[in-house]
Amino acid sequence: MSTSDTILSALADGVLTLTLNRPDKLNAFNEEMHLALRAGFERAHADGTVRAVLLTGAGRGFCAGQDLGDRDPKKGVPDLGHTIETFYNPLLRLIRSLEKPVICAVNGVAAGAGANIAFACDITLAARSARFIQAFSKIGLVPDSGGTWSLPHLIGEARAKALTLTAEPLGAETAADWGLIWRAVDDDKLMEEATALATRLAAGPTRGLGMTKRAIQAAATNSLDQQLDLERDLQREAGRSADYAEGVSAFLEKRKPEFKGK
Ligand code: LHQ
Repeated sequence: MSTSDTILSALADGVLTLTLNRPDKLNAFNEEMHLALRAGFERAHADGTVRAVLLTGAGRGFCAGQDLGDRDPKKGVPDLGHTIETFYNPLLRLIRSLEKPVICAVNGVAAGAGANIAFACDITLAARSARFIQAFSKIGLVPDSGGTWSLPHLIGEARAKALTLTAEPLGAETAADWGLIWRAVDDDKLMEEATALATRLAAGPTRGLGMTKRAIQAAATNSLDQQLDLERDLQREAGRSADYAEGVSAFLEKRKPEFKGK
């Protein structure tokens, strides 16, 4: 586990809150923050007491993507493919493969990789004043962090192309109307709402929630027949879980279920 202060990490009520913490740089990624965030998600994979993750940013921004201060072109021609393979792709894979809910609270501007990481999370809320910018085209790059996959899937090719080619900022309410994120909320209510949601999910049948996440994601590439087979297999597994037995017992006994994520 990393001890870097570029990521603040706190576990409460089964929710691991990971806060991007380079506010002077609008939480742009340097290597240290990448490794610390990765360590946070690796912990979420390995630690059974973590039943949901809440990702947010410190200060007035969520994340301004890659720290461009580390990228002075005078230092030579870079291999950005190496950067993507070493840092961004492992992070995206950790978020998507985590069989626990990942909630994202976008507290301010989300640019470049910062926007696409927010779109990769399972449920993304944003402060009404937040904006999303596909900043890549402003500096001659292509979208990364899964943006060329998530944007057309979530909002269709026409909007995905316009956002990425123009780099025009998109407000949180429009992002919610378009289905890019779950909900825009008042700025001063963002953390309250996001924490309440994460806490509620963490107290839920998180094995079943994790399998639900897997099934929804698989639909992007599966045929209906493959998806029906997957639902059968996952339902078989869910039906054997302690949480299913508890959920049905609680229903029959007219009491609140106590799920353990098992
Ligand atoms: C920053 C940054 C930043 C450093 C704000 N870096 N300092 C992958 C592989 C490898 C290489 C390249 O990239 C990638 C993936 C990517 O993410 S590419 C996209 C990189 N990000 C951007 O191009 C966004 C750059 N930032 C901006 O356009 C603006 O800062 C936004 C629109 C995000 C916010 O604008 P403002 O609200 O007006 O804030 P600001 O520009 O005044 O920024 C505040 C401070 O944060 C400022 O520092 P200063 O010392 O002057 O107060 C900025 O220099 C710093 N900052 N983004 N990415």
